Amino acid sequence: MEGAEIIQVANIRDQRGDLFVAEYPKELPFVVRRVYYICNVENSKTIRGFHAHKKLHQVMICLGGSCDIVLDDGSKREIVKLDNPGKALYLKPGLWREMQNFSVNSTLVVFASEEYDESDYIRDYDEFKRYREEMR
Ligand code: T46
Repeated sequence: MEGAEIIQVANIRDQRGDLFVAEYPKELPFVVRRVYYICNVENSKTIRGFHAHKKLHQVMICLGGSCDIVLDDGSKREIVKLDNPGKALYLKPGLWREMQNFSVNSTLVVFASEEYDESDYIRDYDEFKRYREEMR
């Protein structure tokens, strides 16, 4: 889907284990200003997200376990499974996202291009649809 990209995180593996590295500008397409992570999702039916961003760029990695990211560009939907620490999902602004199907003990880490700003969120789906229409 336009606006979403899978990025392969560099892996340096030796007998001591795996070391993954994402560096700007090679694997990380922006300079990171904020990191947050979602963990302890106790109910497998939990769905988070239900919003889009106007300006924010983000890269998501499921460091342990797995979860599904539902993406919506206003006309179609796509599901991306994040299930290994080498697989990162880069989301440009303007995509509706829902995070679901969190496995037990999963940790979703998110690298963001901007500080937290509630005014960057579109949390109403009808408003998102209108926003996408205006973008065309
Ligand atoms: C996103 C998906 C993948 C803050 O105060 N600072 C922060 O940096 C963040 C991310 C959230 N918050 C507050 C805002 C809410 O009162 O934490 C509360 C929970 O946030 P929210 O309901 O937006 O959480 P999710 O999991 O639905 O969405 C989050 C991010 O907010 C969002 O940017 O793309 O993860």
